[in-house]
Amino acid sequence: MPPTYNNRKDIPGSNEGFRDWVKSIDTNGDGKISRQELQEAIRKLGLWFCGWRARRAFAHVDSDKNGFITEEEIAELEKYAIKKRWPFATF
Ligand SMILES: [Ca+2]
Repeated sequence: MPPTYNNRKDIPGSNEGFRDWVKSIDTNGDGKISRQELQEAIRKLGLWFCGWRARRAFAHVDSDKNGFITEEEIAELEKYAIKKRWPFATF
């Protein structure tokens, strides 16, 4: 059986929990997310292997390979995070 998302919306752009989480990730407030910021955020979610997860996420989401997740890439991060079932909705 595929995973279901009973407790959260899995439509990109509509998840308030995710948007708040993204805002809390961007610790220096420059509107983009560095790998360091993502790694730290994943660690705070209580997930293991945060360095590895951050690397995987960046390989997936940072399509222009500039080392940051920018505004246009955040929707991709959201889809990725939902697919990987990161518990961001609890924030
Ligand atoms: Ca980028």
